[in-house]
Amino acid sequence: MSVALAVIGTGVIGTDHVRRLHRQVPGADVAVVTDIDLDLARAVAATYGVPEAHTDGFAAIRSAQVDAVVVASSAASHAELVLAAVEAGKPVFCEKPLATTAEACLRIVTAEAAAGRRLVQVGFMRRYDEAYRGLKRTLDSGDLGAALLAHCVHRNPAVPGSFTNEMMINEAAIHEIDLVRWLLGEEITDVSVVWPRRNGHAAATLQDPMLVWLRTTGGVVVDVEVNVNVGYGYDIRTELVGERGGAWLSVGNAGVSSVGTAAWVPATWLERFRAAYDAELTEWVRAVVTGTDPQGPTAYDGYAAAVVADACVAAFGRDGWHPVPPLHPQEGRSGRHGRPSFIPQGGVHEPGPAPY
Ligand code: ISE
Repeated sequence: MSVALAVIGTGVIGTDHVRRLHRQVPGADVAVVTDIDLDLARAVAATYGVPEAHTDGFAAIRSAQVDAVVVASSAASHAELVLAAVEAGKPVFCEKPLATTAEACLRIVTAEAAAGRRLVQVGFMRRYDEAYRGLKRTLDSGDLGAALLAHCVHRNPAVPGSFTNEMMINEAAIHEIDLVRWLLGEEITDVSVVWPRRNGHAAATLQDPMLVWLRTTGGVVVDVEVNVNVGYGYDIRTELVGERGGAWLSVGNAGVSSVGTAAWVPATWLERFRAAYDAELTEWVRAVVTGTDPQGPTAYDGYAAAVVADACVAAFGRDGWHPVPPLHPQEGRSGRHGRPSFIPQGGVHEPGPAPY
């Protein structure tokens, strides 16, 4: 059995997804690709034998020929496209971020709840990465004791001139924000954003690098270096520090190691996370084909990450810790503090001292 897919957006990740869906994901049949750049959509369609290419993502979502949707267009366009898919009752895989604001993510969560079944999966592909899974297994085994803190590095070789300060959070640090929730099983309660000396190679309007600090319900503190014009490669690191030792991804991220070895750094994120992207889309297509719920990151995960991201953006230029507004409770679950109902912003966290 196979499923007819629309892929919306044929930029770097959209094209890569069309390639993997076409070449290696069992049951995937890309029926249509769309992009605001028609020539690009046509070129991708010609390369991968996709019968249709056009510019209207919404028409593709509504098409009777399409069973499910992959949204890989610009982040600003995600919310309306995902909502259209949910309204059409079609499963939708959306690249991160789910939307660029928590408010838009919550609209998606609400629409999915009204539809009465899981329709949305968010492309937080690090959860499918073997090295990160190893890190989680190590923590969950109890060998490290309780997690105390973590150090993360998120370095890109370069970003387009159009990359903004908000994108440093919404499109880069959003991975670590999700990672912290998934790895530790705790919500993030406070954030702090520190702006060091700017990289002279970054666009004049970009504050690059940034240091993002996250503190969780359990008091774990995580620092994230977001640094997107390093030139030498795509360098992703995470070191988790527990009561009895640490575990980290080695440079090049071949696996979890207690001895970091500086051997190899991938050139791009496509290269670094290729196997993770393969695994997440293979699992998602299998769920669509079999009519079962997707098992990957949920709309709620996308929403929870966006609440933290919004708090980081709001913290730009303001020293110290800033509380993250309380999450709207997940359907069927209590809020992150174990409180049963929505807690108004403001009275939940006591801001602690500045982290630097
Ligand atoms: C890119 O869009 C991604 O999705 C990568 O996973 C991320 O690490 C990178 O910083 C982004 O630019």
